[in-house]
Parts: sequence; C-alpha cells; structure tokens
Amino acid sequence: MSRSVRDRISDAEQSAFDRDGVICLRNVLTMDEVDHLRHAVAGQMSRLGHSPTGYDFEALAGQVWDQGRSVDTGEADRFDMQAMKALIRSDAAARPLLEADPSAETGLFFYDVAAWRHDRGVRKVAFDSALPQIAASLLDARYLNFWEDTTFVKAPHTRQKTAFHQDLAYFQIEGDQCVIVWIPLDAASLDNGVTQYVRGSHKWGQVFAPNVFVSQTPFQSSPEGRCPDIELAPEDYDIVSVAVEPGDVIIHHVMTVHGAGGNRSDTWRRAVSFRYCGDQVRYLDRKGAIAQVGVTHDLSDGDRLFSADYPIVWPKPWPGFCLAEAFDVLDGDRTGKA
Ligand SMILES: O=C(O)CCC(=O)C(=O)O
Repeated sequence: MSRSVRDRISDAEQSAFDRDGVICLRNVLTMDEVDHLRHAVAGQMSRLGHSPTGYDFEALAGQVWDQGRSVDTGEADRFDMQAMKALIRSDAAARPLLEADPSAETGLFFYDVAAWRHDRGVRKVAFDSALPQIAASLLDARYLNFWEDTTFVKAPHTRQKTAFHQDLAYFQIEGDQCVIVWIPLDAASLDNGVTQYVRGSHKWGQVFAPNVFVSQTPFQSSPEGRCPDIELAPEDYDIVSVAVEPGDVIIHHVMTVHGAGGNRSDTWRRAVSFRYCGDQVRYLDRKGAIAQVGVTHDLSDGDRLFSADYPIVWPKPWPGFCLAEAFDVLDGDRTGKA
C-alpha cells in the first residue's frame, strides 16, 4: 500500500534524515506514478542524439579518455563537452571511474533534465504525489518550490560510475533548505548502481564545486573547493546504500555527498531525481552552477523563488487540487496522457 499524501514523516524518520542526511522511504509512489515517469524517460531516451539536453555519459567518457577521438554529443548542446574533455585531461588527479565488468556488452549512461516542462505525467508526480508534503515536512518548510527534475539511466553493463559529488553548487540557490528525491523506476541495488551516500556529510560544513559527472574534476568556473576523492579510499568514509524497489524513494539533503557505481548486472537501472527547495531558499546566480533549461524568470540574487519556473507545490490551496494540470496551458502539453 502506498503512503498516503496525508501521512507525515515520523519522528524516527525525521531524526534519521537530520542525522544522516539521507533517508529511504518505502512505498511512497503508486505504480501509476512510477509508470508516468517510465513513460517520460522512454520519451527522453527516444530523442537521444536529437535533443539539446540528452547525453550518454558512458559514450562521452570513452571519448574523453581516448585522446585521439573527438567528442560527439549529437545535437545536445547544453555542455561544451570538448572543453570538458580538455579540462579533465589537464587534471592530474582525474582517471576513468569505471566499474569492472567482463561482459562484452556496451552500456549507456543516459542523462537528461526538465521533463516536467513538457510532460504532464512528470508534473503529476513532482507536484501532486505524496512527495511535496514529505519534502516540506523533512525540511520544515512553510512552502515548497519544485526546482527541477533530472533523469539518470544506466543500461545493463554500464561501466561508468557517477562520480561522488554534492549538489548545492550545481544549483542557483542560496541556503541549504533543499532535498533531492531519487526515484528508482526499476529495482536497484549495488549490482546495478543504486546511489550511495556519505552518511553525515551534509554536516561537514563545506560546499564543494560541481564535478564533470564522469570524473571528480571540478568545474573551473566554480570558486568552491574540490570534493574529496571518495572513490580513491571508500573505506575511509561511512558510505551507505540500500536496495530499493519501484515505489520507494531515497531522499538526500542538498549538502550530502553521494555517487553511484556502474551497472554490472543484466537489468536496467532507470531513475529520476526531483529537487525541492523550502521557503528559506533564495535565488543566487551562483558562479559555476549549471545553467538551467528553459527558465524565463528575471530573479535577482536574494529573491524568493517566486516564478513559474519554480512552481509552489506545497501547501495545496485545497485538498485534491491538481497543480500539474494548471501548467498544461504554459507549455502546450494537452496530450492528456496522464
Ligand atoms: O543516479 C545517479 O547515478 C546519480 C543521481 C544523483 O546524483 C542525484 O540524484 O543527485
């Protein structure tokens, strides 16, 4: 049975989140909601090569580490991957972060963003499922903005790990009243690359520069320090992970350092990640943050996130209110799929 929208976070769950910076909640989403996300991810993946925002980081990493090969991102133009290749190759500490896997199969590490802007099913889950109330409750937020969704898919036998990183400096926000909800669309365990978290790292009191996904190399444009090389000595850190099923979610604090292994199994590991900000968060045009897709706001540093780019998803004006549908008019999605 799914957790009801009315269910609150228990005291034990809240204490675990505050202490560890991460918590797994079981049966939060219905199978219908999971299917909405699967449908959206399938659409994003079908556009790989033709979409401006979809990337295969597995292929890109191969091109980065092969000096003789140029970088081919198809029509994706969100990142200057040629410049990233140069940056990684000039970083003496950088090295391929690959899972050992003897299989002859080729993997795929698919990455895309902002499906909510064109897919009502994603909006339904992001805005109108049990998640906003849970996130607001964990953050003790008076109201909650949705920041963005990101898709992370690892096909069977994907070698590429997700380099350990901290999310805050990727976002144009000031303040740490923010959580990331990692939503598995397949059963996930260490075998196929479930996410891993450095327990308690949200309390280290340090902001780390974003890295370039396939290596720990930090974005040069960020003034923040480099994330510790967790992959080099994982035994030095209190790394936790948990096997999850579709319907479960893992929620981490924006300062929690996390990463993921490759997928050495025969099963897919599809996942979508939602980011939510509480009322204390302010806009900050942060140096080194990744430019968001499709934003039209003119917020200035210090502003509240009052913009249609950051829908207020909690509280609801009345029970049963469906915010997802209210956004159809903005993006022309009238497919009625969800
Ligand atoms: O799924 C992954 O490999 C990475 C997920 C992640 O970094 C996130 O959700 O913030």
